[in-house]
Amino acid sequence: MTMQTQTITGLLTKHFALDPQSSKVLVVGLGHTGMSVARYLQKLNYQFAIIDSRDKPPLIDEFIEQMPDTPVFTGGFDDAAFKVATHLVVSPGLSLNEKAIMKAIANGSKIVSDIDLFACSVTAPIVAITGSNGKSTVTTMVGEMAKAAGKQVAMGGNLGVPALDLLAGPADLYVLELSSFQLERTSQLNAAAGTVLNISADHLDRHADIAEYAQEKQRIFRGNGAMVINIDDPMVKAMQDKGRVSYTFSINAKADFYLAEADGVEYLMHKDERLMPLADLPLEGRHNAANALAALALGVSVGLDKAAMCAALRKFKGLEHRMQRVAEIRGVTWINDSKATNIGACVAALQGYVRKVILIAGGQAKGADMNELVPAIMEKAKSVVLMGKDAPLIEKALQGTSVPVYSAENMTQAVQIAAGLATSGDSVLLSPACASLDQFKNYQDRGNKFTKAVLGLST
Ligand code: UMA
Ligand code: ADP
Repeated sequence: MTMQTQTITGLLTKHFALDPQSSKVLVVGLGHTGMSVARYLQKLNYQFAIIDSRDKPPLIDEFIEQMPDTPVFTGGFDDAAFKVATHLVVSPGLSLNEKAIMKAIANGSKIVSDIDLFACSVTAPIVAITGSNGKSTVTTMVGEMAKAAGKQVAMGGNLGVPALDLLAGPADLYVLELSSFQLERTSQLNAAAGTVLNISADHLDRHADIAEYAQEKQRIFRGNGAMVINIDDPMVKAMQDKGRVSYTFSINAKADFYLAEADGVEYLMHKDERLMPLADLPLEGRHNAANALAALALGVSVGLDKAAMCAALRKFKGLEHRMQRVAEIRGVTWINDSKATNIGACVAALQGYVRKVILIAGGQAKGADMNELVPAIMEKAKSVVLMGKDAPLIEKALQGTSVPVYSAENMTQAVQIAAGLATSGDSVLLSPACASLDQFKNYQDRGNKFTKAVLGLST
């Protein structure tokens, strides 16, 4: 449910001195976020311009067609555009340490994020989800659970529809996936329930260190809503505020939501209640048990019906490019986990295996220390095929271990090398622990190329 225009502009004026008459907003970035911000500001009659450092930003044609009268600057950060701005709405892909942005802040421009604008515009409760891994899975699980429980749910944020575009339709619950980049510039979020699923090294090319990265994630708990806390993760556990309503979850110990065995069956539990057998969850990997428990905790904290939530989990087929079984060819199982763009996701994927696997990894390390991959690789990989820009970092980390390492120029070659190494009963896992942008359009493109190369093996 959204508010009346006047109430929204009143709140924006109160919190950010963002006033439709006197403020001049510069929307920085013409991607999906920038476009959604522009639509929002136009609807509320704010004065604004948009700027993007690229010569031809991806949505420029769409923008000019929809808002022909709005000033648009491309091909650099024009000083004059920043000088007149009282407020900047900076897209998450851009660091606030950009020279032009820092200068504008020093000159008094205020930073407002799209998530701030969103938070000041809704009355329906928000469930907010962040973490290094599992955000999209848990966000989608909660969305499906809410639907099954009869709610009119709007889901988006870092996943899918930009937050502000969710305001276009009716909703009695919002489910938002939020990245550290979105959270670092947000000050007005007050989610009814929020979680940091886990913290492991990621985006250290943008954040000074893991402590700063964790601090940005912790901003999801601003306000007084319920906190959903993963007590298996020490950095997350330390975020718990004992004075607030909180729900803990764990796959290793007793918590509000946890796993327990009875008569040889492992159950998802809420306190003393058996919610459903874990085996009914149709997803690979132990980390998905943690995701299901987190989703249940979030659902309970906003009053969703437990039976409906379990029905949604039983039907949940998982998302593409996350531990997705692509094919079984001559007894070899091929798994696409291209979305494993950091070490934590790759380690979680490896830990889910009982038998050793052939791992395909590499790409852009984003400043992470690849030595952290070594214990899981030593325990669970019989060989490793490396590709991409930072393959040498992984190779160096594995020097001195007994794990054989092979190098590939591209995905087709990586798949062919892995096919040559695998024998019946083996699994080959693409779980790169790195971003894809050095060799692919995005992680989807990487996963699709993997799938294509694998399917090519059978012909
Ligand atoms: N860029 C420039 N110059 C500019 C503006 C942007 O070079 O003036 C570059 C950025 O450096 C970046 C790219 O353009 O490489 C896109 O940036 P953006 O902020 O304009 O991206 P949007 O299209 O608005 O998409 C963003 C999120 N992208 C990022 O945070 C990088 C999308 O998450 C999100 O779905 C969308 O907002 C709507 O909320 C994507 C993502 O990769 C899926 N997120 C990261 C992740 O999940 O790891 C955080
Ligand atoms: P995100 O949106 O945070 O990137 P996804 O659900 O898209 O999360 O999953 C990204 C990667 O992380 C995939 O490789 C997936 O297998 C892995 N993953 C999912 N949940 C977890 C978890 N709870 N812990 C560790 N890794 C996970």
